[in-house]
Amino acid sequence: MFKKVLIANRGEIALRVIRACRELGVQTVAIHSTVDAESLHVKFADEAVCVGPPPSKDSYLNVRAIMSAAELTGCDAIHPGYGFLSENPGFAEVVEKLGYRWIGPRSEMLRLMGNKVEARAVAERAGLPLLPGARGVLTSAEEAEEIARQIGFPVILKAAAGGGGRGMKIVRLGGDVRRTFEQASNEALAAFGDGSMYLERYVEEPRHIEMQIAADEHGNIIHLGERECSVQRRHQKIVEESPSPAVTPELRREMGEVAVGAMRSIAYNNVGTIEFLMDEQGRYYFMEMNTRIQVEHPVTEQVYGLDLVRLQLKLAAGEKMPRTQESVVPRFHAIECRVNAEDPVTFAPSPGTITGHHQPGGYGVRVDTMAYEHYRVQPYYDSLVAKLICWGDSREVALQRARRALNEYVVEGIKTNIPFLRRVLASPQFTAGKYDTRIVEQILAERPAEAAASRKTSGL
Ligand code: MV4
Repeated sequence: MFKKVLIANRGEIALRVIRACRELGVQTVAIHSTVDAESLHVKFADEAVCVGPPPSKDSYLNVRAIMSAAELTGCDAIHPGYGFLSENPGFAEVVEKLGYRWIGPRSEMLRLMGNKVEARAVAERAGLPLLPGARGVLTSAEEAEEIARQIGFPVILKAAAGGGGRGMKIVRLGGDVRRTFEQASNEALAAFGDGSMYLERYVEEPRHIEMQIAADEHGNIIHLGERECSVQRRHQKIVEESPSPAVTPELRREMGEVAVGAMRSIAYNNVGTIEFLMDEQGRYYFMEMNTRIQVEHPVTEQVYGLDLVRLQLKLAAGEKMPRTQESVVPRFHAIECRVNAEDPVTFAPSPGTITGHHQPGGYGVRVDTMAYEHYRVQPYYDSLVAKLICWGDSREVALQRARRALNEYVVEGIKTNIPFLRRVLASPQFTAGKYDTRIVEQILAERPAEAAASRKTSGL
């Protein structure tokens, strides 16, 4: 096992990693920007190094400063968390080349999956089901149009350098594929410095379902079932659950086998997530692969009784997979609510000082957060302040518990999306488990006045 790990992140995930390290007897080094000097991740780590001013590009994305901190403190490994540099192949390569262990997949995996055209080709060779579409990068507007005609409308144009919903355009029957291609390609070039595009059939009303994978460096690979992540707004997940109400044990076994087989064929290592789109018929298609620990990993942990960050550390240290596929069985149902510092009606960020704080607790409740009374939510970073994870023997119990826990939550001084989370969990769609990626729009369209009313009564 490692002696000392540098955590190249902040907030709840930095705490999450520090706690896993502490349990393993691993020393920790936090990095922080000037405004994060009083943060819990700084207090909880054995050592802390200030790596720059508040803007991320000068601190949490500052590779030179981070590597200096690692050298200065004598670390032997780096955990990147999620976001920031976690899927940056250049950073992972620097870490590897300078002789540190990267707590995640090899940099070559990050490079492979970071390019969405490359990832699609890899997925196809690895036997993952794909939507009909272009085989590689589109070379012209004419080619885009020809392929669209072949596969039929609607189609979606996606940027090779995009991902997570960035750089996508839908073209419906009668739409102008050529013009949309030119526009999308120019936008991708401006946004990512790479105008490469691909195209595939567009799935209406899909579910977002992702499989959790874990692989050691000795050829052992397991899956930890799926997470249902269809409750999203502008590609930001809001509520996640495991198992998915749309996945039967048989489908889980099949998707799991397909995913594990694919990871074996590319010699994947450490933890990862394969994202699928699922259509109304229950057919599933590869969408993207994430080569990091994810925000929503706790639902999988609570369902399978396995600490994924502890596992990441062990796998990166070269240890053998501690569990067999047969020994990992879904024992519970878990739901995660992301608590964001934002206006529950407009979703505008709401930074500021938390003046009052009470987090829920009790049976079957977990809160992963960096927040406390007097904590100042910074405007420079992501608005996530807490993850509320509730579980139970069944979906019904987990849902009752999540509603109960949300009602216990008090965050004063800033606005949070807690009132909106209550609406999601009270909606007939979520209650029935019958929802897709349109659920947030549907809820916002249904009773827009109620949000304003709840804002008044809650004092927000
Ligand atoms: C799609 C799609 C429909 N058909 N691809 C959005 C995030 C990015 N990973 C890909 N995304 C989508 N790709 C095809 N062929 C619909 C989406 C999509 C979506 C996917 C998952 C969750 C929420 C979404 C919201 C809008 C669009």
